[in-house]
Parts: sequence; C-alpha cells; structure tokens
Amino acid sequence: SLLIPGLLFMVAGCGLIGTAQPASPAKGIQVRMIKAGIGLNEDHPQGQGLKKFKEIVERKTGGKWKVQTYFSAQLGDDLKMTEALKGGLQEITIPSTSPLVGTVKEFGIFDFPFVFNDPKEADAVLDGPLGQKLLQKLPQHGLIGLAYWENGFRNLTNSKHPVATVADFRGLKIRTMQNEVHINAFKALGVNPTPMAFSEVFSALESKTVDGQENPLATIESNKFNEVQKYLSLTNHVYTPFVFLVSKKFWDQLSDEEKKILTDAAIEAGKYERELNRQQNKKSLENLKRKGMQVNEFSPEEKKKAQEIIKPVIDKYSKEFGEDLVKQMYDEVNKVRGQ
Ligand code: TK8
Repeated sequence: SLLIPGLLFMVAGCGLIGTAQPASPAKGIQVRMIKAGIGLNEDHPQGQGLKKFKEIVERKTGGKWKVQTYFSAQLGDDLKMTEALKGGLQEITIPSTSPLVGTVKEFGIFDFPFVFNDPKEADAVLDGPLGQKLLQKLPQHGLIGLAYWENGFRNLTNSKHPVATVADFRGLKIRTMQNEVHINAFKALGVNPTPMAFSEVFSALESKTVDGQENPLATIESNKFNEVQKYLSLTNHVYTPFVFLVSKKFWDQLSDEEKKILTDAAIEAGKYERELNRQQNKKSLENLKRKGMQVNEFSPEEKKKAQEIIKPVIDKYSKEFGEDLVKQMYDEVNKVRGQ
C-alpha cells in the first residue's frame, strides 16, 4: 500500500509534464509600448535616470520595447500615477516613498528625521534586507517595486527669514508632502504644515499661500523655487528614497526574460541616477547661492534639539509601523556605521 501514493504521484506528474502550459512564456520578447511618468523635470537627475532606463531597455529588447517618457507630472502627481499603475493604465512611475504610505504604511519609517547621515548609509539599508522587505509589501496592492532610486536629503526654503534654530520654525506655513509623519513632525516644531501635491508647490510659493517648502537641492534648483524663495537652510532633515514602480497588471504579462531585462535596467539606471543626484546636489548648492539665495547651516546642536521635540511623534509612529521594523532599520544603519 505504500507504493500506491508514489505511483499516483508519478502518473499525475507525467500528466502535468505532458499538458501544462506556463501562464506566460518563459522566454521571448514581445513588442510592447510602455508609459513611464515622473514628477520632476527632464533636467533633474530623476529625468536623466529615466532616459537612461529607456535607453537600456530599448537596447536590450532589440527595439521591441518602446518607452514613452513623461516628465514634470505631465501624467499627474506621484499619487495619481501610482493609482494609474494599480489600474493598469500606466506601466511605470518613480515616486517618493512618502506619499506611498496610504498603500504601504511602513514606508513611513523613511520619513523619520535624521535616520541617515550620508547617502551610502541609505544605499546599504535600502538595498539590504529592510528595503527589500518593504518592496515585498507592494504586489498585494497591484504594484511591483524593482529598485530604490534617490530623491535625497531634504532642505528647508522659505520667504520669511533664515531658519538656523528650532525656534525659527515657529509660525512658518510650510508645504509638506502628503504624509502624516511629515505633517506631525512639523507641527511639533510649531510649523503650520500644508500638505499638497508637488506639482502645486511653485504657484503656492509664488502666491504666498505658503511661506516655504522642503526638498533636496537639485529639486529646488530644477523647479526654480529660488525665484520665489529667499532663504535656504541646510537642514538635511529627512532622506527621501524614490521607488521604481511597475504596474503588476503589466508585470504579470511579461516573460521571464522580459522581467529580467526590466529589473536589471531599473537597477542600473538607478545607480546612475543616484550618482548624478549626488553630484548635482553639490552643484545646485553653488548655483542657488549664485542665483541669490541666502544660505545658512543648521547646526548639530539645533538638530539634536529638533530631534528631542519630534521624539513623541516618532514614538507614536514607531508603534504604528511596527517597533521591530524600526529597530531593524536602526540596527542596519548602525551596522553600516560599524557600531
Ligand atoms: C516629485 C516628488 C518630489 C517630492 C515632493 O514627484 O513631493 O516634495 O520630494 O520630488 O516625489
């Protein structure tokens, strides 16, 4: 009687080998048209990275894939494009992780201030186990996350006065991303936070609907915020990753060969984008000074004070996102620091 299950298994196995068809062909590259949209401009490292991605994919597919690129939120802001991916109406977008918290709340751990000291620490954590764990939460929401790119360290600009101490934040009306950690951290500092989509920021600054905003230097320059903002404070308060997203509806149609080409290109173009962004941030600082912005540092002592003030907010959201996950993030950072 012990033989029977084995025999049945063999018979069933033969049947499968003879008739089963894989859901998608294991090999082969189909002719495909891909819409890829981002929120920032073509001249920004994110735009240059997207162009690099297009070049790699079109070359590796022998021209069978055509990537149509849309810059400057032409297809909508981060949230709108992400929804379009879920619905299968757009194939690719590269949002900041911050507005994605409505989909995967745990991405909010990257909105905690002063987690990373430099981009290399961010790379190690994002490309390591923690970053990958978060990407794996995306498919159940109709999204595939292939790689982290870099938005980068955020700095505060405003039209009222230099912000060099924690007290200088008080009373400023600041546009924030649509993200509760940002909103509540700024509230704790006495700021009046105004969440809005990135594409609305320039006119909100110009019309003085808000006094300021915060973004990496390359973005401040590319979007010409210096034309409507006088003061730039080098707060480096949060490191924001970009995440390279693919529509799962599109992904599920791809052969293994196509998936590999797409994944490799997202990673390779991401490395290029990160490098470019780091160079650009240095150049942008010089350019913004030259264009008339008044720049000041935000000292380590003031950073410490800010951290103290924001601590209850971080404690609250650590509970919400999972204390184990937050601990894992800090453990991985400490590992890179050799602590
Ligand atoms: C661009 C955004 C932007 C982000 C923001 O799509 O909203 O301030 O920093 O770069 O992702």
